[in-house]
Amino acid sequence: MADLILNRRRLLRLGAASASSLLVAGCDQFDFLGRRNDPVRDFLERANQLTYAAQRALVPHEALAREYAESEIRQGQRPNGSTDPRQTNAEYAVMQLNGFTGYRLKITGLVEQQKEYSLDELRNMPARTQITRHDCVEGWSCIAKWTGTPLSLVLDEARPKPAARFLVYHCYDVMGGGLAPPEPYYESSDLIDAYHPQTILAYGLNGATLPIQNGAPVRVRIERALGYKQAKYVHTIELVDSFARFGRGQGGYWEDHGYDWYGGI
Ligand SMILES: Nc1nc2c(c(=O)[nH]1)N[C@H]1C(S)=C(S)[C@@H](COP(=O)(O)O)O[C@H]1N2
Ligand SMILES: [Mo]
Repeated sequence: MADLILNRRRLLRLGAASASSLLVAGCDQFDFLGRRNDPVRDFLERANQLTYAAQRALVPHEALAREYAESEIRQGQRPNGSTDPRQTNAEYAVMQLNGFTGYRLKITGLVEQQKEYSLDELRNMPARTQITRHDCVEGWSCIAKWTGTPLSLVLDEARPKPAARFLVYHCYDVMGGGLAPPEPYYESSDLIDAYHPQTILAYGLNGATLPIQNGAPVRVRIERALGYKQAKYVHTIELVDSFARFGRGQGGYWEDHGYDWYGGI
């Protein structure tokens, strides 16, 4: 098993390395990752499916990510990617000015009961706190303490329909800029990761309110996955049978740009 996981890590690195060297070669070539039926893209996609199947077969569904001691928190959580949606989203800016009192997390799509939660409602539900390590594909890690509502509790209230296979996490921020058209950040997971005991809707970081730079008011923690799966600034969780209709169809902003969908570690 260690071997297989090592191999998938190598594959992932290979995927990331080829994506970034192509990026240097020119955006025209990077773009092929958004196209279907490209041989390189197909190869990466097959590798992704293989590693997803292998990990789902080999790693027990409830296996916990390692948790750490307070003494192992050495620094604040390093902000990465979007760090301030106020720059691009007026609705977010106004909400933040009002202390996020107007925030509502919406649970939509293939559920028996659509739900909306204010920040206070989420905070009043049973909470889970965990100290875990965040691994970014850019090559850095941070140990931090996250507090939030287990996603399973929210899902129990919304009751996913039998057809639901994935959760799509919609975020307030947009990526791109410069010549690239803006694309909303989004992510997705399967139901196994959504119901995992360490998957939380985090509103607290290292004993304080989650700061804007790390995803306020609510960000997802899926502890067995890489950094880009940890969606910040989440406003809607949509249950779907397929994520093909979102973005470029690969299940997330970074997946649309060539990263592995499962992103397991
Ligand atoms: N909405 C949103 N979520 C996001 C990102 C982002 O840019 N926007 N960046 C991702 C990446 S690549 C990483 S490593 C982590 C960074 O989280 P942090 O800023 O709390 O360290 O958030 C992930 N989730
Ligand atoms: Mo990342």
